[in-house]
Amino acid sequence: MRRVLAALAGLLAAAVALGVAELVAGLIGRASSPVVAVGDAAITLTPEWAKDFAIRNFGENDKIVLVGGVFVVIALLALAIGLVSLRSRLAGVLGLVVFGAVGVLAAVTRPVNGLLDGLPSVVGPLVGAVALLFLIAPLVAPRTPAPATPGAPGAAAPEAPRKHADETVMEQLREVLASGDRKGFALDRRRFFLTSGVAVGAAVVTGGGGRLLQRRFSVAGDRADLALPTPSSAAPALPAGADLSTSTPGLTPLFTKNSDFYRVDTAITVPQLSPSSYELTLRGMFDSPRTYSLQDLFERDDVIERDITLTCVSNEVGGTLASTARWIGVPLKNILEENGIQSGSDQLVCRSSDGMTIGTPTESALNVPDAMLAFGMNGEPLLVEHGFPVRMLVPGLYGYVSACKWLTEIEASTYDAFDVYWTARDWATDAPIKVFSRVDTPAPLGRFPAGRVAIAGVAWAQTRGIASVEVQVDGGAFTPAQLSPEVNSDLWRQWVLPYDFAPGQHSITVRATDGDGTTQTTDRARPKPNGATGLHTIQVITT
Ligand SMILES: Nc1nc2c(c(=O)[nH]1)N[C@H]1C(S)=C(S)[C@@H](COP(=O)(O)O)O[C@H]1N2
Ligand SMILES: [Mo]
Repeated sequence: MRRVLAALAGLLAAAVALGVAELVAGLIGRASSPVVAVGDAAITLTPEWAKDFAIRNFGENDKIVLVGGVFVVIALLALAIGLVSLRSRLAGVLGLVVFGAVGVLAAVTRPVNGLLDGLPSVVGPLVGAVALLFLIAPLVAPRTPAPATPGAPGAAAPEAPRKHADETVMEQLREVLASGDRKGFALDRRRFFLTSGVAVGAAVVTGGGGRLLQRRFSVAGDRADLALPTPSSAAPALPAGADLSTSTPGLTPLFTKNSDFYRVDTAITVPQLSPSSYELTLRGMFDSPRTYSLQDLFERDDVIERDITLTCVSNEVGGTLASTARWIGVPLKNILEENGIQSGSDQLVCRSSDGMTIGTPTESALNVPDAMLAFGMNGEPLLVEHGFPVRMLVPGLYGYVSACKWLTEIEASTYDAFDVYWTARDWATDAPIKVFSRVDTPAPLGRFPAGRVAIAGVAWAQTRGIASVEVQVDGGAFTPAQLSPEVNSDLWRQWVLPYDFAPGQHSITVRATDGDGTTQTTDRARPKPNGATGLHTIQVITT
């Protein structure tokens, strides 16, 4: 029993430590929270195979799983600290100190953090240590002697009853620190549970209060107040019947709702950049580099609006890491040229406020039509998760080499001079999007009545466009599908093929050909290093 309670004491002490740390983080900034900092550090230190595994198995929940993992590790260590404290309180306190040290180390080494960000990991464990001592004390209270039989020989004189009520906190603390680890302690359950109650309360109040305080760093309000400029070059009108999903249930809509837009990044806490103090700095190989405020960008007369599909290199065959939006922004070429970009630069090192570096080929930034610094997404400012207030977009390149979110700096540089985040992790330095197609409906492994059913999905090959999509059922001939009208070559196209299914089991395979005449290869390749290949095949059963 004593051991169970001791383990619980460790857990509660850790909860108090984390709660207090969140409270301090509420005063300093979200990225100083030890859980966030440790999770962030874990992302940076995680080997690529594990990261691939996480993206593959947890997809966009990878960060939830990661933070959950951090909590599980903390909980296990806390249980151990509690148990150890039963034998040596000093060891227990030292355990918490180590805990804090890891937090401090993680917090101060984050690229955008400073020394102050270590504070939550100092204060939290300190208060946690005090909580631990108070929680362990009732488990090792000096034994009150059994009432002596009056007059019996050798009976000890009864000790004065202990009066917890009027003991001051300092007295208790001194007592707790002073008491050695002698055998034969009593278990003061009542006092333990009272202290536990206080600890739970403290953890909830400080943790909850901290999270509330951290909300003041949110820029959701500023974002809502922001009015986007009217583009001088609006997106061309959509052709009639542009979106086939209105008549084909289960088909991906032509434009993705902002809230459904796929998300891939390494940020555990989404960077919160205030639009009023936002600055985009240009540096490196420019003749006259300058800095732009958001206002500077909004007030320009070259604001464009374009429909572009964005894709992730980590997308597997059949995967859903691609989405489409109508973007508003400023042509990247104009910004680069008005600052006198030098011809020797072959890589733009794009930096985000959270220290991410994305390397974009200077060539593409200058020459791909509609490459832009985007600030609008489907008629709204960018969602905070998608890079508010400014991100980069270069049609035809996977997001990890073109789409830096929370963009604060563009350094004109070279591939020789600098290895960005993903290239340092062995992804290709330059990665044009491969032609790709996916079956959306019927659902894989679905069962439905035999007869005529629409097979449908999407296909993309940004900058080259999709020329044709063909569908093969049960190993037969590839049959051309109907395509949605081409909006532009940077947008995916929906495809539909009505098919008469006989009862039984069927396999459906799709392949696309891009505007250059390249057809998807049947060779299966993993996403690493420059994008998956292979045809999407699904199985269905008709009855
Ligand atoms: N700052 C920052 N920008 C980033 C990333 C990131 O981790 N951090 N991930 C990139 C990757 S891999 C992709 S695919 C796109 C995804 O953009 P989205 O989340 O808006 O869909 O953002 C890119 N920009
Ligand atoms: Mo990506």
